[in-house]
Amino acid sequence: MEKTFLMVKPDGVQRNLVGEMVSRFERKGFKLVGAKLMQMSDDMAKTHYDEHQDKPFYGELVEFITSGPVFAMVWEGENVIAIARDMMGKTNPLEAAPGTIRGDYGMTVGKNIIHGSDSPESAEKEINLFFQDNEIKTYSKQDSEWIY
Ligand code: RTP
Ligand code: MG
Repeated sequence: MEKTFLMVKPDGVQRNLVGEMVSRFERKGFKLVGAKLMQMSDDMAKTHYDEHQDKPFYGELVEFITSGPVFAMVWEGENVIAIARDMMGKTNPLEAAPGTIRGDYGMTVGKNIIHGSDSPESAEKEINLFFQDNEIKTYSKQDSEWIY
C-alpha cells in the first residue's frame, strides 16, 4: 500500500491544528502508521528542502521550519500521495480552494500549515529522513473492507 509523509508545520502546531489535521486524513479513510512531535535540526531542514536550495526563499524556509516543533506523520492508503496533496490545496493559500487545508486555514505562502510529499520518490526520501523503520507500524484495521 502506498505511503506518504505529511508534516504539520510550526504554524499549524502553534495554531492548535494538529488534531484537525489528523482528523481530516483519518476521516478520509487513510491509515496513520507513524507520528511524532519533534524539532527539526538545521541539517535536517536543509536536506528536507534541498530541492529549493537555489530559490530566494530557501533561507527563510529553513529558518521557519526549524523555529518550533513540527508534527511528522506517515499515512498509508491507495493513492495517498496525490489525494493528500489535493486535500492540502495549492501552495499559496491565496490560490487554495475553500475546503482544502490551506484554503481553510492558510493566509500566506510561508505559513501554509502543512507539508506533503509530492511524488513516490519524495515520499520515500522524506519517510526515511524522518522515521526509523521500527517507528512505522504495520497493523490491520477493521474498517478497511468498508473503505476499499
Ligand atoms: P510543501 O513542500 O511544504 O508541501 O509545499 P509545496 O510542495 O506545496 O510547495 P514547494 O514548492 O515545495 O515549496 C515549499 C514551501 O516553500 C514555501 N514557499 N515560499 N516565498 C515563496 O514564494 C515561497 N514559495 C514556496 C512554502 O511554505 C512551501 O510550502
Ligand atoms: Mg514541496
